[in-house]
Amino acid sequence: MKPAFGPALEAIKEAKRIIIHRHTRPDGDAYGSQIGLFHLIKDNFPQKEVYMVGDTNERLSFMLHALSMDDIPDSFYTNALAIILDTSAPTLISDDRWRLAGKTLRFDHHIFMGRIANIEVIDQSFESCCGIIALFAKSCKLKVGDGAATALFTGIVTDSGRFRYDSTNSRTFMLASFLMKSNIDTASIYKALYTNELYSVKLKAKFTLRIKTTKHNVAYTYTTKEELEEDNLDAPTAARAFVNVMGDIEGIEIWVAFAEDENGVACELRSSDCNINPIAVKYGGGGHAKASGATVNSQSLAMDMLRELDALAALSQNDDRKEE
Ligand SMILES: [Mn+2]
Repeated sequence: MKPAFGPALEAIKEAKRIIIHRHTRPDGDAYGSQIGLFHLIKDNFPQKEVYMVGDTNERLSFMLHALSMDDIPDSFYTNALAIILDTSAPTLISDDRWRLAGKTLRFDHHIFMGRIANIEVIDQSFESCCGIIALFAKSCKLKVGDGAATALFTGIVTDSGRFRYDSTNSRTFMLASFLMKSNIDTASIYKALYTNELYSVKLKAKFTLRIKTTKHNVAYTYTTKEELEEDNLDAPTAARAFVNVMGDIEGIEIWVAFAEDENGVACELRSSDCNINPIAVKYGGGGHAKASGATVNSQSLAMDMLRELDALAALSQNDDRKEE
């Protein structure tokens, strides 16, 4: 099933000025869809004014190549089209001024949490928002230049866990193949994404030694404010960077990284099988069925969440037993 791209293309064609937003703390898919769509619009509608706004991510700055986030005045939003990418909730959109725009359009692949934009293209069956943008380009027969292809391919790679997560399907490869008709330097993308600095390898090792398990085999780590300060990390970065260390452990089907700083406790929840999203939503977060995040105010709330995850693990183990 194809999402309805017609109204989205119409809105882009109608707009003179377009401002592209995505979620805060951009990951590869947020940056990739933003940069990819920027190039797509520029390459196909060169007369349009297009801007990208939002916070930056040093680790992924290679994705920007010669581009940067734009510093624009509020007045630019009058009669402009604001496009919101890869974001499920208004509070997560980087740069709140999208609200000032004359018209809004959103492309997203997260679990739907409520309407945000005038025109919504939402399909949670996609591994990435970049995949939706790639299909948008293909379906609308837009010209895809090397810049757009490279950015969109990078986002598909990062949000699919290098084509490994089970959201990866034949459409994912079809779109990757479509993008690869352009000139994409995959070796340099993979090098930029997966080369680690020695200090971060050592940091991961330190973190790995802190892994604990609950009664029903939920793996977790709780990194305190003091421990983070020692390593000069903020909580969301640490939780996101380290949660994957607990994937691929035999017998562990749910894992969660907690990291605490002055803004609260960042929680990154993952699962190989059951849906952990409702627990993340209950604690004010969101995301996907098997990968979600939230920030809670205290360690005791984080431990409440851990108990709920443990209960979920117990339930799923019972279900497995019944099936056997
Ligand atoms: Mn995404």
